[in-house]
Amino acid sequence: NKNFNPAEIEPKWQARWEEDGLYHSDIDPARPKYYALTMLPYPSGDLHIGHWYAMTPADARARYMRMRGYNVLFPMGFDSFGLPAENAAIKRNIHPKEWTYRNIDRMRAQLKSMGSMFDWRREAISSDPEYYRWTQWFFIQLYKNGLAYRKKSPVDWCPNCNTTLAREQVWGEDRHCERCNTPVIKKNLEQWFFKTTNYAEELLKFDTIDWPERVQLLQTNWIGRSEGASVTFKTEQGDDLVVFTTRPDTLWGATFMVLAPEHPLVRKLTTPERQAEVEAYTQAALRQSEIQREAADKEKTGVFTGGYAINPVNDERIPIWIADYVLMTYGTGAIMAVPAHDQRDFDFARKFGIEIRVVIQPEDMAPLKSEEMTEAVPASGKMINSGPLTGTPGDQAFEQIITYLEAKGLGHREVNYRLRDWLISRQRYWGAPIPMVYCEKCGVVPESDDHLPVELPDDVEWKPTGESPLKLHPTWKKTTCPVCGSPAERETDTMDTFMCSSWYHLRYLSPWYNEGPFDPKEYDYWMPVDTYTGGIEHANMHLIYTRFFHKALRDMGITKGPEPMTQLRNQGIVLGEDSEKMSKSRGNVVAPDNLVKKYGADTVRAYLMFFARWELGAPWNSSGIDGTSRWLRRLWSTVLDPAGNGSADEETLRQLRRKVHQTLRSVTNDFENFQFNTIISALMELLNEMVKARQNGAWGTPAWKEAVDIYLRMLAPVAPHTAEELWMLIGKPYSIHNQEWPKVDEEAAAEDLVTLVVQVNGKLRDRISMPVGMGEEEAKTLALASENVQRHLEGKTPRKIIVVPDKLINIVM
Ligand code: ANZ
Ligand code: ZN
Repeated sequence: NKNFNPAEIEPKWQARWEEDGLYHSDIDPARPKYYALTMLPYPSGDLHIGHWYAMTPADARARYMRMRGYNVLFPMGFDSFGLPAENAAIKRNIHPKEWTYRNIDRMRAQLKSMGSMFDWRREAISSDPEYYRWTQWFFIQLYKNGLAYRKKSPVDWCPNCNTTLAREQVWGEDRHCERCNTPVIKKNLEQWFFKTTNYAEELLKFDTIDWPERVQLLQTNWIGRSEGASVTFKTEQGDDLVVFTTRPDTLWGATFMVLAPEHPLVRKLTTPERQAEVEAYTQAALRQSEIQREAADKEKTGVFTGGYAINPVNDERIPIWIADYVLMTYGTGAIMAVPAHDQRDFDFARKFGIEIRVVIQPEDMAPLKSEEMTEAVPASGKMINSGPLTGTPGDQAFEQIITYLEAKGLGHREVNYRLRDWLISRQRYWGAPIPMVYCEKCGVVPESDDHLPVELPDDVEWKPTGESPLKLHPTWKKTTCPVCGSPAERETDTMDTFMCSSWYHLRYLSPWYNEGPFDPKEYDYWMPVDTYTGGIEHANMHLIYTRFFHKALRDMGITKGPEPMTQLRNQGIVLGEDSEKMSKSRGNVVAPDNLVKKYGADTVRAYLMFFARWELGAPWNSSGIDGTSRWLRRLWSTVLDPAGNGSADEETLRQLRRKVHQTLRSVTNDFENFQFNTIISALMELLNEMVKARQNGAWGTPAWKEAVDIYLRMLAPVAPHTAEELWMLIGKPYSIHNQEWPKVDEEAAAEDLVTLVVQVNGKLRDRISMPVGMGEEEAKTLALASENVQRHLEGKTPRKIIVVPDKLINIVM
């Protein structure tokens, strides 16, 4: 027989499958659909082992679903706008477009070498004008529906990348840029935002989707819902000073107020003699990060403005301070400070000698005395020193004070979210231009649909100036107003690339379609995505944005249903062999291309499924892959090399069938549950049994043929080329990938049962039936669980348990 030669068979089958359009997925109302989506790569250069680790098990599962009779859509594309292309342009003097599309060609070829079932007719590339035409169209829909707005706001700015960054692109204590590690600074710019906050409440609901608990928790915390009240204080100058508080029940204990240094009322409130100090403090605060400012253990600092406010519930005059621990970006940027019951306020009051007044007495604590307190008491409790509400018990305080405030017109119930609106603007070239036009007469107007896409010019200059290259282009921004036709200017910012990836799953449905972002017929058949797989690092970014996007479009009648992706599963990370993150600088990068060359794609696929629990990931272990390679070679010869004369006895064949169907049961189960590593180990184990059966003369018998048939079908999703080749070589019709997933023969899979005698101190106490060959420990457990045995044990621990396998268990007291 011929040798197992992946280098020969893999390209051969890939070409054949492509030629035959084997994996084309088309609408077929007769079959149930299954949309399997895996996160699309950024075309950074080479496909790395992490891509393979994410994608090949996803591919195997999509193939499995296909064999289960589903019409499976498994598309692929490229998230191809973004910073690295532009940085390459500056560094290497190559146009971002050229760099990007060169990488795409390279990575597409690498993706094809996986032997995955991607339907390449449905490829979508977000930097194609036919794609970003619709990204722009979506922007305009959001704008027309009041979900896109422009606002001058301080933004995080990376002085090295020369661009604004979203909150989630800023990392660490020192607040560095996600991409280049440079500490970010603040800059005030006119920016476009999407009102993600409109959907905060709905985004907290996960009841219609099967997403990992961890992702739900991350998103819930990110959205950060707080229930409380908004209360309006008045400054002595007569301005409203609104605060958000989660503890309106402590209102009588407010002994000062604190504004964020950036708060708009600070200037007006500050008395002339305090001005210099306030100004200096504000400047210092602006240089700090929110994380630094929020740190609980930080020494409290602040400055008195000289101004006062009136507490609306008791008309008390209280001083107004500024302090960096109050953030302008949360609530209203102003707080009522209640030192007795809030630790930060307590620290602040102690440091600056401000009164601490107890207004809550927790029911289970000795009466609180402010002079003796060493820390704030945040627990809820009976309201005291609280005017008409004094005496209100803790469990009613919150509701009662809100009723009181609302009745008096002093405040109302309010829910606050940590979630911010989505900052869309990027001062960069390589992105979808924001399709808005500034007209002197008409103001800000969207470009008309028939002028989309607003295309990027090719001739731009690369100057790292901090301005968008589009702004510096001599003619590009000059246009005419789509409303009145007078000369006008284009917006020169481009969109955050998360905008492109918020809807790529829709473009896959019909990338050829040009009457809309997607063909509604395709949408109605394929959506929602049934299984989405990808990294958990996207939990607070992409995975929130795409849900927001879907919901916003749903409310415009463009999409349907509550959620875009029904099921989500996250893979872990492949670390370097040294357990460190793989990176070029550490020199620990594993290159899949080399592995494919050495072992073949099927071995790499199988090994990646085998070497770690998929959702956990693990450090790469290069010694293990040889074992996987040996397994496939052994399978090859076991299937193909004739042996014996079919003289196996009945018991051998029965055991073979049992093992085959038991394996099928567990492999089926594991595919359902994304447990890829045990699929491979079960297949390895079954092969061992087959080798034994073959030695005992099973080769060529009907049971043997069945074993091979089922084995190859189970192998097909994992090692598609090897399975296809063997399938052909044993004379079966092309293609194995059009075969059905086999069904478990429960009778064949069932274990033989034996009846075991159970004795206590040598006396028969029970008979229990259990599978032949059951392990000693399991047998003991079953015996001890017997009611009659328990009765005779009288609650005592046995001294010894003697097991005669498949016959008898004697429990000695
Ligand atoms: C008075 C009070 C008394 C408060 C008390 C707490 C305990 P979460 O749970 O995060 O929503 N706060 C409000 N806006 C703030 C801002 N911009 N910067 C810093 N702190 C701010 O926290 C809400 C609480 O954090 C609010 O309730 C407010 O302090 C403070 F015994 O008001 B509280
Ligand atoms: Zn106009």
